Amino acid sequence: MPHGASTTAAEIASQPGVWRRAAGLAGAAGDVLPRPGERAAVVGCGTSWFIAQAFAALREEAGQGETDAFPASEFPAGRRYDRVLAITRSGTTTEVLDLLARQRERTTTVAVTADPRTPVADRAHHLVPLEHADEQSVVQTRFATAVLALLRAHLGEDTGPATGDAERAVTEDLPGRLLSADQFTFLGTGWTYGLAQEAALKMREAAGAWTEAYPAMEYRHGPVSITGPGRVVWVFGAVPEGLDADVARAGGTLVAGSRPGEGPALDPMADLIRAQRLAVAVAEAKGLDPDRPRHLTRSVVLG
Ligand code: F1P
Repeated sequence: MPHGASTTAAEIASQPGVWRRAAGLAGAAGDVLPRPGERAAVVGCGTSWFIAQAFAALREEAGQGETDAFPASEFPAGRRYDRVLAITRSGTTTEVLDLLARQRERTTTVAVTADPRTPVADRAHHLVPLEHADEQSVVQTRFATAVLALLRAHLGEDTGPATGDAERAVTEDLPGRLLSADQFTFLGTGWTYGLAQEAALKMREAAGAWTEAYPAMEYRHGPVSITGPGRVVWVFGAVPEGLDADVARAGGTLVAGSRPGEGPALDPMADLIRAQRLAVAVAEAKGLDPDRPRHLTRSVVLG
Protein backbone atom coordinates (compact mmCIF):
# COMPACT_ATOMS: atom_id res chain seq x y z
CA MET A 1 0.00 0.00 0.00
CA PRO A 2 1.40 3.45 -0.89
CA HIS A 3 2.22 5.59 2.13
CA GLY A 4 -0.64 7.73 3.40
CA ALA A 5 -3.26 5.84 1.39
CA SER A 6 -4.93 4.08 4.32
CA THR A 7 -8.40 4.92 5.57
CA THR A 8 -6.84 5.56 8.96
CA ALA A 9 -4.50 8.19 7.45
CA ALA A 10 -7.41 9.93 5.72
CA GLU A 11 -9.43 10.00 8.94
CA ILE A 12 -6.45 11.37 10.87
CA ALA A 13 -6.03 14.16 8.31
CA SER A 14 -9.70 15.17 8.57
CA GLN A 15 -9.50 16.03 12.27
CA PRO A 16 -9.34 19.84 12.19
CA GLY A 17 -12.69 20.18 10.40
CA VAL A 18 -14.25 17.38 12.45
CA TRP A 19 -13.18 19.08 15.71
CA ARG A 20 -14.69 22.38 14.59
CA ARG A 21 -18.09 20.78 14.01
CA ALA A 22 -17.89 18.80 17.24
CA ALA A 23 -17.08 21.88 19.34
CA GLY A 24 -20.01 23.64 17.65
CA LEU A 25 -22.37 21.01 19.09
CA ALA A 26 -21.44 21.82 22.71
CA GLY A 27 -24.26 24.32 23.14
CA ALA A 28 -26.95 21.86 22.05
CA ALA A 29 -25.46 19.05 24.18
CA GLY A 30 -24.96 21.25 27.24
CA ASP A 31 -28.20 20.20 28.93
CA VAL A 32 -27.38 16.50 29.02
CA LEU A 33 -23.61 16.57 29.61
CA PRO A 34 -22.36 16.80 33.23
CA ARG A 35 -23.41 20.15 34.71
CA PRO A 36 -21.24 22.33 36.92
CA GLY A 37 -21.26 21.04 40.49
CA GLU A 38 -22.44 17.53 39.64
CA ARG A 39 -20.45 14.49 40.71
CA ALA A 40 -19.79 12.65 37.47
CA ALA A 41 -18.32 9.38 36.26
CA VAL A 42 -17.10 8.92 32.69
CA VAL A 43 -16.70 5.44 31.23
CA GLY A 44 -15.60 3.71 28.05
CA CYS A 45 -13.40 0.90 26.76
CA GLY A 46 -10.03 1.17 25.04
CA THR A 47 -9.60 4.54 23.36
CA SER A 48 -12.92 5.73 24.76
CA TRP A 49 -11.69 5.05 28.32
CA PHE A 50 -8.57 7.15 27.74
CA ILE A 51 -10.69 10.03 26.43
CA ALA A 52 -12.83 9.62 29.56
CA GLN A 53 -9.66 9.95 31.68
CA ALA A 54 -8.61 13.13 29.88
CA PHE A 55 -12.04 14.72 30.27
CA ALA A 56 -12.30 13.74 33.94
CA ALA A 57 -9.02 15.51 34.74
CA LEU A 58 -9.97 18.58 32.67
CA ARG A 59 -13.36 18.88 34.36
CA GLU A 60 -11.91 18.72 37.84
CA GLU A 61 -9.17 21.22 36.88
CA ALA A 62 -11.90 23.53 35.60
CA GLY A 63 -13.56 23.38 39.04
CA GLN A 64 -16.77 21.89 37.62
CA GLY A 65 -17.03 18.99 40.02
CA GLU A 66 -15.57 15.70 41.16
CA THR A 67 -15.12 13.50 38.10
CA ASP A 68 -13.93 9.90 37.94
CA ALA A 69 -13.05 7.84 34.88
CA PHE A 70 -13.32 4.06 34.68
CA PRO A 71 -13.08 1.35 32.09
CA ALA A 72 -16.72 0.26 31.81
CA SER A 73 -15.82 -3.21 33.14
CA GLU A 74 -14.30 -1.77 36.35
CA PHE A 75 -17.01 0.64 37.47
CA PRO A 76 -17.22 0.37 41.27
CA ALA A 77 -20.72 -0.95 41.83
CA GLY A 78 -21.24 0.81 45.16
CA ARG A 79 -20.48 4.35 44.00
CA ARG A 80 -23.18 6.92 43.46
CA TYR A 81 -22.83 9.66 40.87
CA ASP A 82 -25.16 12.43 39.75
CA ARG A 83 -24.46 11.49 36.15
CA VAL A 84 -22.69 8.72 34.27
CA LEU A 85 -21.33 9.66 30.85
CA ALA A 86 -20.42 6.83 28.48
CA ILE A 87 -18.23 7.30 25.43
CA THR A 88 -18.69 4.71 22.69
CA ARG A 89 -18.02 5.16 19.00
CA SER A 90 -19.84 2.00 17.97
CA GLY A 91 -22.70 2.10 20.48
CA THR A 92 -22.39 -1.69 20.72
CA THR A 93 -19.53 -2.39 23.15
CA THR A 94 -20.77 -5.04 25.58
CA GLU A 95 -19.22 -3.72 28.79
CA VAL A 96 -20.56 -0.20 28.14
CA LEU A 97 -24.08 -1.45 27.40
CA ASP A 98 -24.08 -3.66 30.50
CA LEU A 99 -22.97 -0.79 32.72
CA LEU A 100 -25.57 1.59 31.31
CA ALA A 101 -28.27 -1.02 31.92
CA ARG A 102 -27.16 -1.36 35.56
CA GLN A 103 -26.96 2.40 36.12
CA ARG A 104 -30.24 3.29 34.45
CA GLU A 105 -32.33 3.04 37.61
CA ARG A 106 -29.66 4.60 39.84
CA THR A 107 -28.70 7.83 38.10
CA THR A 108 -28.91 9.88 34.92
CA THR A 109 -26.98 8.31 32.06
CA VAL A 110 -25.70 9.92 28.86
CA ALA A 111 -23.84 8.43 25.91
CA VAL A 112 -21.75 10.15 23.27
CA THR A 113 -21.72 7.95 20.19
CA ALA A 114 -21.00 8.05 16.48
CA ASP A 115 -23.96 5.79 15.76
CA PRO A 116 -27.28 6.65 17.43
CA ARG A 117 -29.03 3.77 15.62
CA THR A 118 -27.41 1.19 17.88
CA PRO A 119 -28.39 -0.48 21.19
CA VAL A 120 -26.83 2.35 23.21
CA ALA A 121 -29.83 4.49 22.21
CA ASP A 122 -32.11 2.35 24.42
CA ARG A 123 -29.65 1.96 27.28
CA ALA A 124 -28.82 5.61 28.02
CA HIS A 125 -31.34 8.25 29.09
CA HIS A 126 -29.75 10.79 26.76
CA LEU A 127 -27.68 10.57 23.59
CA VAL A 128 -25.19 13.00 22.11
CA PRO A 129 -24.78 11.90 18.50
CA LEU A 130 -21.48 12.72 16.79
CA GLU A 131 -22.22 11.06 13.47
CA HIS A 132 -19.99 13.34 11.45
CA ALA A 133 -16.97 12.03 13.39
CA ASP A 134 -17.67 8.35 12.69
CA GLU A 135 -14.91 6.27 11.15
CA GLN A 136 -14.50 3.25 8.93
CA SER A 137 -11.22 2.33 10.58
CA VAL A 138 -11.00 -0.23 13.32
CA VAL A 139 -8.44 1.99 15.02
CA GLN A 140 -10.08 5.09 16.48
CA THR A 141 -8.62 8.50 15.79
CA ARG A 142 -11.00 11.31 14.87
CA PHE A 143 -14.04 10.13 16.83
CA ALA A 144 -11.99 10.09 20.02
CA THR A 145 -10.50 13.54 19.54
CA ALA A 146 -13.82 14.97 18.34
CA VAL A 147 -15.44 13.82 21.59
CA LEU A 148 -12.72 15.58 23.52
CA ALA A 149 -13.11 18.74 21.40
CA LEU A 150 -16.84 18.70 22.20
CA LEU A 151 -16.20 18.13 25.90
CA ARG A 152 -13.52 20.84 26.08
CA ALA A 153 -15.95 23.28 24.46
CA HIS A 154 -18.61 22.12 26.95
CA LEU A 155 -16.23 23.11 29.77
CA GLY A 156 -16.12 26.61 28.29
CA GLU A 157 -12.81 26.34 26.50
CA ASP A 158 -12.21 28.08 23.16
CA THR A 159 -11.04 25.14 21.04
CA GLY A 160 -10.04 27.43 18.15
CA PRO A 161 -6.32 27.49 19.04
CA ALA A 162 -6.22 23.68 19.41
CA THR A 163 -7.84 23.33 16.00
CA GLY A 164 -5.30 25.75 14.53
CA ASP A 165 -2.53 23.58 15.97
CA ALA A 166 -4.25 20.53 14.51
CA GLU A 167 -3.99 22.08 11.04
CA ARG A 168 -0.21 22.16 11.57
CA ALA A 169 -0.05 18.70 13.09
CA VAL A 170 -1.73 16.99 10.12
CA THR A 171 0.83 18.30 7.65
CA GLU A 172 4.12 19.09 9.38
CA ASP A 173 6.95 16.61 9.10
CA LEU A 174 7.16 14.21 12.02
CA PRO A 175 10.20 14.53 14.26
CA GLY A 176 13.11 12.65 12.67
CA ARG A 177 14.57 9.38 13.98
CA LEU A 178 11.18 8.17 15.16
CA LEU A 179 10.48 5.65 12.43
CA SER A 180 13.42 3.49 13.39
CA ALA A 181 12.91 3.70 17.19
CA ASP A 182 12.28 0.33 18.83
CA GLN A 183 10.40 1.51 21.95
CA PHE A 184 8.20 4.46 22.95
CA THR A 185 7.33 5.71 26.44
CA PHE A 186 4.47 8.25 26.44
CA LEU A 187 4.08 10.60 29.39
CA GLY A 188 1.52 13.17 30.49
CA THR A 189 0.34 15.21 33.45
CA GLY A 190 -3.29 15.75 34.48
CA TRP A 191 -5.50 15.47 31.40
CA THR A 192 -2.56 14.79 29.11
CA TYR A 193 -1.92 11.47 30.89
CA GLY A 194 -5.08 10.19 29.14
CA LEU A 195 -3.60 11.38 25.84
CA ALA A 196 -0.33 9.59 26.60
CA GLN A 197 -2.28 6.37 27.22
CA GLU A 198 -4.14 6.86 23.96
CA ALA A 199 -0.94 7.52 21.97
CA ALA A 200 0.57 4.34 23.38
CA LEU A 201 -2.56 2.34 22.49
CA LYS A 202 -2.54 3.73 18.94
CA MET A 203 1.05 2.64 18.40
CA ARG A 204 0.25 -0.84 19.74
CA GLU A 205 -2.96 -1.26 17.73
CA ALA A 206 -1.89 0.15 14.37
CA ALA A 207 1.83 -0.64 14.42
CA GLY A 208 2.27 -3.50 16.90
CA ALA A 209 4.89 -1.32 18.61
CA TRP A 210 6.30 -1.72 22.12
CA THR A 211 4.87 1.24 24.00
CA GLU A 212 4.28 2.21 27.59
CA ALA A 213 2.49 5.15 29.20
CA TYR A 214 2.86 6.76 32.62
CA PRO A 215 2.09 9.98 34.48
CA ALA A 216 5.13 12.15 33.70
CA MET A 217 6.48 12.31 37.26
CA GLU A 218 6.35 8.50 37.49
CA TYR A 219 8.95 8.23 34.72
CA ARG A 220 11.83 8.38 37.17
CA HIS A 221 10.26 5.68 39.35
CA GLY A 222 11.21 2.81 37.06
CA PRO A 223 10.27 3.47 33.43
CA VAL A 224 13.55 5.40 32.96
CA SER A 225 15.31 2.03 33.10
CA ILE A 226 13.89 1.12 29.70
CA THR A 227 15.16 4.28 27.99
CA GLY A 228 18.29 4.02 25.88
CA PRO A 229 19.65 4.69 22.40
CA GLY A 230 17.00 4.19 19.74
CA ARG A 231 14.20 4.61 22.29
CA VAL A 232 11.82 7.53 22.55
CA VAL A 233 10.21 9.38 25.46
CA TRP A 234 7.29 11.48 24.23
CA VAL A 235 5.78 14.01 26.62
CA PHE A 236 2.28 15.45 26.11
CA GLY A 237 1.90 18.90 27.62
CA ALA A 238 4.47 20.43 29.95
CA VAL A 239 7.80 18.65 30.34
CA PRO A 240 8.61 18.40 34.07
CA GLU A 241 11.76 20.23 35.05
CA GLY A 242 14.89 18.17 34.55
CA LEU A 243 13.16 15.36 32.68
CA ASP A 244 14.85 16.29 29.40
CA ALA A 245 18.22 15.86 31.12
CA ASP A 246 17.18 12.49 32.57
CA VAL A 247 16.15 11.22 29.13
CA ALA A 248 19.40 12.51 27.60
CA ARG A 249 21.48 10.85 30.35
CA ALA A 250 19.77 7.55 29.62
CA GLY A 251 20.64 7.95 25.91
CA GLY A 252 17.03 8.32 24.75
CA THR A 253 15.31 10.75 22.38
CA LEU A 254 12.86 13.25 23.85
CA VAL A 255 9.83 14.32 21.82
CA ALA A 256 7.45 16.97 23.12
CA GLY A 257 4.84 19.40 21.85
CA SER A 258 6.92 22.01 23.65
CA ARG A 259 10.38 21.84 25.17
CA PRO A 260 11.45 23.83 28.22
CA GLY A 261 12.32 27.36 27.15
CA GLU A 262 11.01 26.88 23.59
CA GLY A 263 8.31 28.87 21.78
CA PRO A 264 4.52 28.34 21.74
CA ALA A 265 3.51 24.82 22.62
CA LEU A 266 1.46 22.61 20.37
CA ASP A 267 -1.89 21.89 21.99
CA PRO A 268 -1.56 18.37 23.47
CA MET A 269 -4.57 17.13 21.50
CA ALA A 270 -2.85 18.30 18.30
CA ASP A 271 0.31 16.58 19.51
CA LEU A 272 -1.74 13.38 19.72
CA ILE A 273 -2.36 13.75 15.97
CA ARG A 274 1.41 13.51 15.46
CA ALA A 275 1.45 10.26 17.44
CA GLN A 276 -1.47 8.91 15.39
CA ARG A 277 0.44 9.75 12.19
CA LEU A 278 3.54 8.10 13.57
CA ALA A 279 1.52 4.94 14.28
CA VAL A 280 0.46 4.80 10.62
CA ALA A 281 4.00 5.54 9.40
CA VAL A 282 5.57 2.87 11.64
CA ALA A 283 2.95 0.33 10.55
CA GLU A 284 3.67 1.03 6.88
CA ALA A 285 7.44 0.94 7.44
CA LYS A 286 6.99 -2.55 8.94
CA GLY A 287 4.84 -3.67 6.01
CA LEU A 288 1.69 -3.74 8.16
CA ASP A 289 -1.68 -2.40 7.06
CA PRO A 290 -2.80 0.19 9.65
CA ASP A 291 -6.40 -0.44 8.58
CA ARG A 292 -6.11 -4.06 9.71
CA PRO A 293 -4.76 -4.19 13.26
CA ARG A 294 -3.94 -7.68 14.49
CA HIS A 295 -6.67 -9.51 16.41
CA LEU A 296 -8.77 -6.34 16.81
CA THR A 297 -12.34 -5.68 15.72
CA ARG A 298 -14.09 -2.34 15.29
CA SER A 299 -16.25 -3.06 18.28
CA VAL A 300 -15.89 -5.71 20.94
CA VAL A 301 -19.22 -7.52 21.28
CA LEU A 302 -19.01 -10.39 23.75
CA GLY A 303 -21.21 -13.44 23.21
C1 F1P B 1 -13.95 0.88 22.01
C2 F1P B 1 -12.83 0.00 21.44
C3 F1P B 1 -11.75 0.82 20.76
C4 F1P B 1 -10.69 -0.09 20.19
C5 F1P B 1 -11.29 -1.07 19.22
C6 F1P B 1 -12.40 -1.83 19.89
O1 F1P B 1 -15.02 0.96 21.19
O2 F1P B 1 -12.29 -0.72 22.52
O3 F1P B 1 -11.13 1.72 21.63
O4 F1P B 1 -9.74 0.67 19.49
O5 F1P B 1 -11.73 -0.43 18.07
O6 F1P B 1 -13.33 -0.91 20.51
P1 F1P B 1 -16.26 1.92 21.34
O7 F1P B 1 -17.05 1.49 22.55
O8 F1P B 1 -15.78 3.33 21.50
O9 F1P B 1 -17.02 1.70 20.07
